[in-house]
Amino acid sequence: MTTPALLPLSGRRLPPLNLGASAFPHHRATLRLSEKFILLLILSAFITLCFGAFFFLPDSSKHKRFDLGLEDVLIPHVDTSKGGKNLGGFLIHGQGHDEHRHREEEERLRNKIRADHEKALEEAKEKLKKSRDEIQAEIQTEKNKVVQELKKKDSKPLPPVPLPNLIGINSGEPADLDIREKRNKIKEMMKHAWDNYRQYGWGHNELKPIARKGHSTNIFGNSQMGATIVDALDTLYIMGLHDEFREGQEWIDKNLDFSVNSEVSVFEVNIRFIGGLLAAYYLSGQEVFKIKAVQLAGKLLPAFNTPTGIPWAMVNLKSGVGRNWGWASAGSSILAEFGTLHMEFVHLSYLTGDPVYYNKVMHIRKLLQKMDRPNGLYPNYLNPRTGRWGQHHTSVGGLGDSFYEYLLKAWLMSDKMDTEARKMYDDAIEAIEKHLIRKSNGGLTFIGEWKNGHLERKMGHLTCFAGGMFALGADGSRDDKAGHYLQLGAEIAHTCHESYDRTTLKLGPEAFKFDGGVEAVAVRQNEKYYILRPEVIETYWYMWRFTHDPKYRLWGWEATQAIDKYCRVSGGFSGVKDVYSSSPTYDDVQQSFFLAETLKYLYLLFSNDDLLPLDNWVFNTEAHPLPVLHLANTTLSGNPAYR
Ligand code: DMJ
Repeated sequence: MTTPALLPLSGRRLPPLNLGASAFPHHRATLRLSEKFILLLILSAFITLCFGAFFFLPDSSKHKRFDLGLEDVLIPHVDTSKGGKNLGGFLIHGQGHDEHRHREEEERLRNKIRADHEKALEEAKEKLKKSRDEIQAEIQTEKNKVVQELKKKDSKPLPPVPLPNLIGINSGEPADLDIREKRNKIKEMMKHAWDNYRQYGWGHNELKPIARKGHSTNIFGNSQMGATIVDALDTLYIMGLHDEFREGQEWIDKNLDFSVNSEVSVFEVNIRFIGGLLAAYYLSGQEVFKIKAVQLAGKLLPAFNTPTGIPWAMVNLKSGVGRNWGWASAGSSILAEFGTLHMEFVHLSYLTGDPVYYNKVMHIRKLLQKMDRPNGLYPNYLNPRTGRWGQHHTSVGGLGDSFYEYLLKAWLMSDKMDTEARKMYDDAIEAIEKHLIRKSNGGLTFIGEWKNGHLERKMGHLTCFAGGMFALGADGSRDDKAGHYLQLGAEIAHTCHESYDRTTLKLGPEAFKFDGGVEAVAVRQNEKYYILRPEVIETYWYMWRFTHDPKYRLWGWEATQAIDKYCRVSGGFSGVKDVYSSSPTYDDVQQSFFLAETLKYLYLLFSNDDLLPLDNWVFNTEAHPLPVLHLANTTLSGNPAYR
């Protein structure tokens, strides 16, 4: 019979830990190593506890008897010169002989036993502090390790991987002098951001450009993983900043270590680190990036050990214990997080020949396909224990955005073979257009948020990426509506440009409304900030590639100038707290995505199209380019489109 231990990828739950006489009635003979280990640990703690307890008993007559008796029992000894009689390494003592020395020996032994006992108690207490979920996750992680080890032993050499066609890794230098100068200015901004991070934040995740020191947030856990280095690598490479690229490579080679007791966001680590490392590998051919990406991916796998196989939002890289964000509806995982793994995971399977990554993301897809969708919309929250939706909120901005993006990009990345993904994208976009996309009184097309049967007429800066997505998905759309989707992309680009243009700083707010006479303007104070986000510029770039309408370069240049004027400080670039204020205050964070995305999209906007052409490269949601894979002849099982 196949036990759950042999099904680590199925997401099945282990039986609850029960140490009573009737525990595991049919499975005693099939107990796995890790379970035996835990039982043994608890048993030995118990025995040590009983044994050690004697030494903590009050000074009773029983205790005294035992104490006295010790004088005549066997005490380990090797020296026979003092009149004792050696019996196989032990010495029998008569009363009055070397009494002092015996007492010392006895005391030493007793202290040792006490120390061992206390240590065992501490260990047992530590174990007991852990929740059942944590213990189960530890067991599952151990089991996975054993299975992986066994697999390694069994596995035959991997078949050689046909290398993807790496077209368009060139300078993309524009002939036009004015465009070249603008591009050079963007490169100079990248250098300013990098040099300051290099000087003041090196090895930290991000930079505080005003305090001039390292910065981090909980998405990266509590260790210095050099997020900015990994995120910036491919931008450095594309811009021809090769010395800086080599510095980054050296740091990664020597310092980037994933065996740290740190709880990180699975989604963020995937899009920034795995995406960044894979892109750096494909662009430069340096093996170290591939190796690090695969090592890190292995550390994320325990996050999938949930009853449904929908991963936790966070995972501890060392223990493999996962959990969800406290703020998420009813303990749910987030659609945009567990739905934004596909591109990187398919590449990992492709590069390693190990289907484990591919199977994880296909399992998520299959599960989503089976679920009912209210009005055809995907809610943002899904509970990984029950497999049920949380609150019925749908968004093309935060919490939902890149799930839709990755459906489209899964299709593009598969050389348009993954038609299942394309169908899911088309269905989702049709429902979004029907329920979420509206025109304001002033004629601006916007994408609202669906909350429990009600449309909130508010759009986030994050949602602005959708203009580019619609344009990218136009070709190949259902019923040949390419023109319609390109037009929709252009309308979203226009609305998002308006959200910039209606501010004092000409930088876009975090969220803007279309309600009560307000059009594309932030109303609440806590939505007026700009944190160097890329989405609006990302859409300008896609629209430029598909239309070559000069207004997109014009808008991109406006944004470049505004960033340089209002976000640049001597120690790097900072977000600003209020884009409607003429004297803005800084948030003092140089986000890693500023180097990964914002500056890269700007640079590409002023480069020739033959630099990373969109027929051959698909950009992940952190703007890391991954090549299109021609998978028709390879064996990633599970999806008919790949056979
Ligand atoms: C980036 O990390 C990614 O683009 C992600 O998909 C959403 N937002 C940030 C930048 O705004």
